[in-house]
Amino acid sequence: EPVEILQVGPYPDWDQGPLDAAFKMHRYFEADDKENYLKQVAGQVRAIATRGELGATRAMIEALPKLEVISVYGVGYDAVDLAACRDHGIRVTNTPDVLTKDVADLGVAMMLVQSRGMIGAESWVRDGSWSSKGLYPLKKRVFGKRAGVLGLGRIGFEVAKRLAGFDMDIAYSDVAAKDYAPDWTFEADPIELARRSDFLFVTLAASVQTRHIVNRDVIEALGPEGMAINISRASNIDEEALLTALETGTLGSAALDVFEGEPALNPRFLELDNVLLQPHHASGTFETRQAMGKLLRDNLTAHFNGEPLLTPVL
Ligand code: 8YV
Repeated sequence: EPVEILQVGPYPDWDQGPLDAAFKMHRYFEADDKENYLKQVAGQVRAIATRGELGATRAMIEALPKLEVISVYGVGYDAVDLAACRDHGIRVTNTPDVLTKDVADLGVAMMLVQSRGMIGAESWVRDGSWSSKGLYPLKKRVFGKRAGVLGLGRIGFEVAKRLAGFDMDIAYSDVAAKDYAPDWTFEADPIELARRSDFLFVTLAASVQTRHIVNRDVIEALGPEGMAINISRASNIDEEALLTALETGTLGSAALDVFEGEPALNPRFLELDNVLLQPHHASGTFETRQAMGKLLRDNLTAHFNGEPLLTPVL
C-alpha cells in the first residue's frame, strides 16, 4: 500500500509524475470543499507536501491524526505552524541551499532593473518614445554605492558576494556578527543599517520575531534616495508603512518579489511608478525548481524508509 500524502499546492509535471508513482497523492488544492476533503482523507494521510508560501495551518495539522511529516517545497517554512508540529511530534523539512544563488541573482537583478529604470526603458523603445521624444531620462548609478543586507544567512551572503562585484560598500545586520563575512561592516540595528544604505536588501527568514522588522523608522532611515529590495517574505516589512512612504516620497523606491496576501496585492502598489513588482519567482528557474522537487521527494522517501531526513527543520 503506498503512503498517502496530502498535497497542498500544485507541482510541475516532472515532480508530480514521480510523486504519483511513489505515493498516493491527495490533491487538496483541487478540492472545492476543503474541510470536507480533509475529513475524507484524514484516516490515511501520513504526510503533507506543501509549498513555501502555502505551508500548513494548525487546523490542517490537527485534522490529520496519522500525520508524521511535512515536506516544504521552499526554504521558508514560516507558513507552517511549527508550534502545532511540536505539539504533535510532526517532523518538518524544507529545501535550503539549492535555491540560494537563484534567489540572490534575482534580488541583484531587481536592484539593477529598478535603479536603471529598465522597465520604463523597454516601453520607451516599444512605444516609439525613443524616436518621438528622444533620449531616455537619466537614471541612478548602482556600482560603488552603499548596500545594506538585512539577514546575512545563506541568501544574504550570496547577495553581498554579488554586490562586492559592483564595488559596493557593504554592511549587514543580523542577530550577531558573522565570522564568514569578509570585510563587510556589521551593524546590529536595522535603523542604522538603513541610514547608511542606498540599497537595503531584506533577506532574512521570516518568523514571528522578524514580523515588520522593516518598520516605518527603518523605511524613513533608508530615505527619499533609498531603495528597499525584498526577496524574503512580505511579513518582514510593514507593508502599510512601505506603501505610504512610497506614495509620499519618504522612501525613494522599492523592488518587491513578495506581498501580503499574494497573489492578490494591495491595489495601491499598482498606482505607484517607483516600485518594481515581481510575482514571487526568485527561486523560479528550471534548474532550481527541479532540485527543490527532488529534495522534497527525497525527504519524504527518507522519512518513510526510516532514514535520516536530508534537510530537517524540526
Ligand atoms: C517558494 C519560497 O517556496 O523558498 C521559498 O521560501 O518562497 C519559494 O521558493 C516557491 O514559490 C515554491 O512554492
